[in-house]
Amino acid sequence: MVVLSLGSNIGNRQENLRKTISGLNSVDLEILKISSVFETEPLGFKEQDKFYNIVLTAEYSGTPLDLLSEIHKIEKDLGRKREFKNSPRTIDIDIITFNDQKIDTESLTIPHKEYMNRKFVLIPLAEIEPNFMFNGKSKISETLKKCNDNSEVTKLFRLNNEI
Ligand code: PH2
Ligand code: MG
Ligand code: MG
Repeated sequence: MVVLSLGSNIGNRQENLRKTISGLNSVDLEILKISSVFETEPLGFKEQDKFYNIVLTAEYSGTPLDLLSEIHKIEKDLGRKREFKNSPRTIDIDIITFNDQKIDTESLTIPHKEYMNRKFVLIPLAEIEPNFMFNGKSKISETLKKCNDNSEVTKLFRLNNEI
């Protein structure tokens, strides 16, 4: 199982999430579950608009680098520009975990380095996979308890008919 985190804070955030899901559906990725949409305060670079964040789970038969290149295409199609680290974005798609694989290269680190410090990832993931274990040992509820992120994460609504 693959866990992806999606975030948007430019333009029509709901529409950006919807278009991204449809882009992911059209590559060789079988989406299993999609969380509610959460509105979240920006972490890192603070002087930017709030995000809409979701987490989804999927099965993927290719390699992590195959998936990364599909993700970059979808981000580009949605008009993503990389201006500076943590700059506002129409869509950011991050691979959080990939079948318990561990990868540490310049272009890709799995599991994602920051997931344990980000409530905008942990809360939506706990909603759809309450029994999720990181690396087969660390339960999502425990990871959430230990998380120092105090930013606001507000559940808004579910996207309909996306899978
Ligand atoms: N993504 C970041 C940095 N900060 N903050 C929120 N709330 N949501 C994000 O998706 C996000 C962020 C880097 O990718
Ligand atoms: Mg990111
Ligand atoms: Mg990213």
